[in-house]
Amino acid sequence: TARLNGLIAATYTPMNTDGDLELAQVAPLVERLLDDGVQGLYVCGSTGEGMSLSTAERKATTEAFITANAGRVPLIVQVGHNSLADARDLAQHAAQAGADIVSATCPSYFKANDIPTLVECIADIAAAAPNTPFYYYHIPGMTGSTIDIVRLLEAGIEQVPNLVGLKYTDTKLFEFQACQAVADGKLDIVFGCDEMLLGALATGATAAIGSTYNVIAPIYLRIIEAFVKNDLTAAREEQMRSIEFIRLMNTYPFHSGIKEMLRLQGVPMGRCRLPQQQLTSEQCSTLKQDLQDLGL
Ligand code: NAY
Repeated sequence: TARLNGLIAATYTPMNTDGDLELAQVAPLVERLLDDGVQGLYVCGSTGEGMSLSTAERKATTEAFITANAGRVPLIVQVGHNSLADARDLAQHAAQAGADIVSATCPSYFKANDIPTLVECIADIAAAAPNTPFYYYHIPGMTGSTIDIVRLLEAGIEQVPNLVGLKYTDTKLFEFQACQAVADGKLDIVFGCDEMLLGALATGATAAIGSTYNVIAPIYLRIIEAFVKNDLTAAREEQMRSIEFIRLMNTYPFHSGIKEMLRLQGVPMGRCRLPQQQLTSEQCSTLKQDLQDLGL
């Protein structure tokens, strides 16, 4: 089974000022992330605006990241779609293009309201790339799914042969821990809430996927390092820096703000697509100042 380790960046998808793909910027982003100590790439997830891209754009983005990464770190492609036919097409494409792992959300417009139906959806997507490890992407805040994730895992382990992991993007640490217990080493359970990484480490997390690992990975590496040395005071201090940063970014259109921060750091990512708002020029200048005030 696949096992992810350390920080996995949920990558931004570079666009120009019109919101069209600017895939030449993928390589510099990947270099920057690997230099920062990121140990994996999660492509076309929430952060990468996967749901705001066409299927053709998702394939092109996937190929650009696979080429830029050139096999250096595990690369996961998120293929969730309201059309399961498109999800299957994307899964098959990702596997053929050389992705290490396929991952998908559930369909979220019409909901899978019971566990057997959701398992059927997951099995359908995972079977499109039967030899590629599959991680289910649990992000109830976005999908609106109310299915009990712990019970879903129990059923999924039985019924989906290539289900080997879960991306747990919620804030319930007790539930995250219960997922690990149910997985019992058979599934890799990865945490997705950056501002709670320290708590997740305490429950046994060994990998985390998130948006802010694109810009402040060194802070999180220090959290992990301090945790391993049992220096919880230092670990808490570093986590608090991440919390302050995320609280600040939440006063802006969040992902557009991080794209602007990447631009300030020399890796321009352009704008986000609607319905995510772009920053006004006024917001661009206050963000620059706010980041300086945080020492970033
Ligand atoms: C993805 O697919 O882009 C992710 O991994 C998203 C993870 C993010 N969670 C949500 C709800 O979007 O990184 C987190 C999040 O942006 C961070 O914790 C700040 O709140």
